[in-house]
Amino acid sequence: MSEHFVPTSIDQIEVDNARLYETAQQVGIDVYQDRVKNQTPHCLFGEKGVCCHICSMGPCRITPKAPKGICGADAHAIAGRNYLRMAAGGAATHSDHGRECVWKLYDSSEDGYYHVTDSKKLLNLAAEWGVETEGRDIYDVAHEVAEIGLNEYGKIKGYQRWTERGTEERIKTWTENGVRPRAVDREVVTAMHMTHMGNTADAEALVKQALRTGMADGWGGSMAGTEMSDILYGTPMPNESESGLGVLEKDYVNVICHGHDPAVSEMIVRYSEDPEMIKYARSFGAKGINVAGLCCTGNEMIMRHGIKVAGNFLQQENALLTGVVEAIVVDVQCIFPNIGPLAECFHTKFYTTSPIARIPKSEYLELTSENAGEVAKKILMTACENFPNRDESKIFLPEQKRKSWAGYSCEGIKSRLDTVTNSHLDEIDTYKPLIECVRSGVIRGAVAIVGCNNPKVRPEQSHWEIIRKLLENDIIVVATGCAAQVAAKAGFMDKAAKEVCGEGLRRVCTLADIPPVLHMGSCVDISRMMLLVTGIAKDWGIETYELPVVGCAPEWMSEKAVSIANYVVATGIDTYLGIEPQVNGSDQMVELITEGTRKWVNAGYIINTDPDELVKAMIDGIEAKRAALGI
Ligand code: MSK
Repeated sequence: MSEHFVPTSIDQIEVDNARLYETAQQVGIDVYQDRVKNQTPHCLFGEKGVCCHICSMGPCRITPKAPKGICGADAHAIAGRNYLRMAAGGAATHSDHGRECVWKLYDSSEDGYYHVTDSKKLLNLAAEWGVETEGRDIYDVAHEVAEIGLNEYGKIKGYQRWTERGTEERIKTWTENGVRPRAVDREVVTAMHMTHMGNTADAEALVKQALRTGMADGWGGSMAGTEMSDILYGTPMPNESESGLGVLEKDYVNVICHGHDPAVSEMIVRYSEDPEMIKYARSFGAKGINVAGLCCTGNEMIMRHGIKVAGNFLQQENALLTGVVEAIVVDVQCIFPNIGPLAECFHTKFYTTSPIARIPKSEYLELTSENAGEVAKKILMTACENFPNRDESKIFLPEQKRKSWAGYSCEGIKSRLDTVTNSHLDEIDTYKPLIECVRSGVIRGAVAIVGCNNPKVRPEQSHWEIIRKLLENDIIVVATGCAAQVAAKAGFMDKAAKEVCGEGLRRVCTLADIPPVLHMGSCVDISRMMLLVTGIAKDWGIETYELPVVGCAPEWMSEKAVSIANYVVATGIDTYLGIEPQVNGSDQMVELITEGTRKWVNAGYIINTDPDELVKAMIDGIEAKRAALGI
């Protein structure tokens, strides 16, 4: 490894975490590390997926002595139903976030709080959907596009129109095998109906519906979320920022935005830059306002505005334990309810803004299209007024932060290819230069690292080890979600990180002026990755399942991750999991999710809890795809 670039190790990050844990003990609050101890060992029936609590005759738990529940459901039916319900929970969550984004476009106006920022993207989508644009006001177009987008959630018949973006082969595969999604809401309802007591007990049918429900997310609700957010707030392009708890600033009013839906954070960012608001912060002795992100809201902000990221899912309590956060404002998803009592141990104000995430010990300020700016201003002003209330004895601010580049949307990636390597092809807006690198072997392939961090394992270590190994083996990484933030705070999103790469990838990073791990955004932005592989397959002239590309979720934990894994697999991409899905109590289910799906969609899961073995399997998988292509 080069002496110039040294990634921040998990050991180094844990030193700060341990110091912050001392603060938690000092102020008398539990944090996730304590709760993990209290909850361990976990219930084995739950872990294996063979506890059924779908009706009130039970709960029924499957053992060798009791192989069936009271209704007669066996381990396969129970594990299959639980698995499908997880996928449905995830699809509902992502898709409802997406729906809120479409509503914001529907509510957008010249003089309102939400505007059309990327009109080119809107006009492209309008053309794709056959919406007349000639001579029309941009907001009339926006409202018609939004109405069509909203109808996709409950359309009476037909398939998700977003799936029309797939390759010809995928559309045929999805349609013929019954995994092409209809209305988003219908797939979630179908999943809930199928898994009700007395319905589907056939594991194969449950797994197939999990694929279709996931598809309604990735090629439906999530894609809507990404697309509408780009239209409203701008399509991300490469920009430089910083990541790690060290981005919090001692002399500034620190406001943290946490959650997923950028509708809230966009307003906070906008008004935090208002000179009057900065003046207001200064009147309380601060140098200014420092907005930082957590989890996927953090990803949305760094992608579009270069706003610094304080941390990911398991850093949310640590961020408050620094004692320098004047306000934390949350929207939806992945928010620990413990933020309420924890904030009370400090001067920190805790604001909830969505009826979807009502949390005790927070102040609830519901944000709507009509009041968004006022809510943001109120939160920022209260945060400024709160600055003098810090308790110096509780402050510990870690210094660790790393330079991180973000903003690699599909358009952002193409912009790099266009300016640097596309010129000799005399072609722009194509992935062909990247394809050339892969075909020639300069880059062996790509891995999409996604998902959460999970205290079931040593948090973040497997991400770190896997990413480093892939880079050393000339495999480029694209990342989203909390996984992206592991890479960012380790320094792998710094362009200097090319020094840890193999010779080929290092050369590509130099030529294209990119870091070796490309930040593609938040969890819903995995839809960008689906469009990326689709675009590459089309430009290459091969199928998605033939590409030397795999997905990996080393430490996934949420239902959303189950939904994601299903649509990534349905797109033809093998998906490597470092945490076991809770189906091990059924050999049929294990076989179905690892092998059984291949007959429908040409891909499946590879599960291994050992990061070394997992990354080796990924590299072998990529090399096998290359061999099959004869490259
Ligand atoms: S925030 S779903 S912990 S990636 Fe999207 Fe992170 Fe997982 Fe939440």
